[in-house]
Amino acid sequence: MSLTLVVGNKNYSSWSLRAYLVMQLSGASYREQLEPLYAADSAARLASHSPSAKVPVLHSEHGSIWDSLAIAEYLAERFPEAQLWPRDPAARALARSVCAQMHSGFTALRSHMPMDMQRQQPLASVPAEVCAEIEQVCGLWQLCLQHPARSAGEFLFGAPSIADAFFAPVVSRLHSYGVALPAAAERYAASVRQWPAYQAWLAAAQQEAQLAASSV
Ligand SMILES: N[C@@H](CCC(=O)N[C@@H](CS)C(=O)NCC(=O)O)C(=O)O
Repeated sequence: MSLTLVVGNKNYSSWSLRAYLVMQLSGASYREQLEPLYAADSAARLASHSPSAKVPVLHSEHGSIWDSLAIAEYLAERFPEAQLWPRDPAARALARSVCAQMHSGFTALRSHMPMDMQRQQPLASVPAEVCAEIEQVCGLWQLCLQHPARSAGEFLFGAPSIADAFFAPVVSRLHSYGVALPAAAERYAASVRQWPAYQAWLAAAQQEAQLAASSV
């Protein structure tokens, strides 16, 4: 078995962070390959890994898998003992729904507050559509945190799962841009920030050279 996860700059690549966290949760051994984004040859290098020309990509003996959600599903199927999705079917259905919503939505939040793990500075003013999306995110977290079939623990469904990996970049953004959260949401966000796998990625992100804001 040979797995290689291709990721982008750790400070900026939110989709790579998601796939990395799921990979860590799977417990599988793998090799990491970092492809710098925003370099002159980035497009060509990314295109050599998958038809999407984006990261993350997981190279496996079953072929190349691209897109964070496809990678998460592949790992969940391949490593069932890791329980990457919640065990309870109703909790799992909710986990899949919130991940899909994160994957395809929250575009205002993503564009006005791009992930920049080195940043510690609020926006001069937060657009109304971003505030509305932050409220929606907190509402989704609340739904998960209150789910009756949730196991014990401080993550969305108790034990860390794919759902936490999908929201980790949002946790990072809210922290970087100094967004104040309701108490329960802040407790959850703090748990993600203390997650050892998240901390390891953050430490690497903090070592990276900063790019000019215009190139991100
Ligand atoms: N839907 C994709 C999004 C992947 C994506 O947009 N990745 C960014 C980095 S975070 C990328 O590769 N950008 C390079 C480019 O667009 O040229 C996923 O879930 O993996």
